[in-house]
Order: sequence, then C-alpha cells, then structure tokens
Amino acid sequence: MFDTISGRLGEVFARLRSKGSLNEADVDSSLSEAKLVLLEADVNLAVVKSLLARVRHRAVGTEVSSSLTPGQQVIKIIHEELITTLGRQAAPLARGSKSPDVILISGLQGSGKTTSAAKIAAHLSSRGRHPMLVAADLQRPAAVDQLQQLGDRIGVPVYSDKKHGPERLARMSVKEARRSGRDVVVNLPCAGRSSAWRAV
Ligand SMILES: Nc1nc2c(ncn2[C@@H]2O[C@H](COP(=O)(O)OP(=O)(O)OP(=O)(O)O)[C@@H](O)[C@H]2O)c(=O)[nH]1
Ligand SMILES: [Mg+2]
Repeated sequence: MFDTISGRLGEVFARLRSKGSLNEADVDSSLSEAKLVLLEADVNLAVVKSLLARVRHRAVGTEVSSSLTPGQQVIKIIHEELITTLGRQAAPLARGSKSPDVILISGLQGSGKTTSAAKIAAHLSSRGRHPMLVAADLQRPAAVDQLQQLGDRIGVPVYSDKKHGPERLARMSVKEARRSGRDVVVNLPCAGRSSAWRAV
C-alpha cells in the first residue's frame, strides 16, 4: 500500500517541484489530487483532512528557505507532516517469551480480518520471520479456501483441519508451528466470541 501511495503522490508533487514560484491555486490543486490518492488508499478521512490542512497552512504561510524553490518547499513540508502523521518511531511487534508468538485476529464480519492476516504474515516473512496462518473459521463456507489461496500467493503455510473446532485447532496449530519451525502463528477464528480465544 505504501508503495502505491508514494508512487502516486510522487507523480502529483513532481509537477510542483519544477515550479519557481507557487500560488495558492497550484498548492490547492496538488492537495486535492493528494486527497484522492490518500482516500483511494483507504486512509481515514479525518486523518487526510487534518494532514492536508496542516500542509496547506504551512505551504501558503511564511516558511521560506533560500536553498529551496517553493515547489521543493511544499514537498519538504508534506514529507515532514507525513512523518508526523505516521509517527516518528516504528513500533515493532512485541515478542513473547516463548516461540511461537501467537497473533489472534478478531473483528466484525467482513471487516478485513483474513486480508489483514495475510498482510501481516507477508510483512513478517519479509522481515525474516517464519509465520504460519491458521484457518480456524470453520463456520463460513470457503473461509479456509480463501486463506489457503492468500497463503499460497505469499508463500506462507496455512494450517487447518475441518475435523476439529477452533479451540482444539488453536492448540494444535501452536504444536504444529513448533514442530515445523514456524515462529509466529497468525490465527483467524470465526468470531470474537470464538472459544479459540481461550486456547491461546
Ligand atoms: N479497500 C479495501 N478493501 C479491503 C481491505 N481489506 C479487506 N478488503 C476487502 O474487504 C472484503 C472483506 O475482507 P476479508 O479480509 O475477507 O474480511 P473478513 O473480516 O475476513 O470477512 P469474514 O471472514 O467474512 O468475516 C474483501 O473483498 C477484501 O478484499 C482494505 O484494507 N481495503
Ligand atoms: Mg475472513
């Protein structure tokens, strides 16, 4: 997601970079394009509004640096405000005292649990961890297949067994992770009230 956002924002602001002088209309037209890019990437509307309001306030304000053109100045402001919005410090995932770490994902129906589980697993793989996805949503038909397809796409093993309920599956998945050398288990039970909560 960040690659897409940065590529598209880069295109929007590349047009400003070359300008020797900027008027409010230049800034406003770039910011409204930036707003679309951010909203299409699912950034929260309140976050987008506040970020762009701060950028606009500073960009049409008084900050002038002799070493930068106005276009470059706006890009510098956006860069700084993006850092402020995202946070200056990365917060790594906390590691448990014993392996594997277990991440349990719950949330309302259709809120993006399965997709997020695959994204987390892909991210962890890219950081050198060895995740395993657990398909413990045994109620919705095709839920296991959906996760299996995502797992295949990102090269992460998916553990499931339709013979057992979510709680048993959660326990078994931890054993299987230890046996197969996976150091993070991303478990997706069916619902917040699932008994798999108790098993981890
Ligand atoms: N735009 C957008 N769509 C998303 C995002 N995450 C998931 N989706 C889509 O939302 C729909 C539901 O996502 P899932 O990951 O299946 O949601 P879920 O919570 O696992 O759904 P259930 O298992 O049915 O409760 C799918 O069509 C996804 O492609 C996201 O970050 N942005
Ligand atoms: Mg799901």
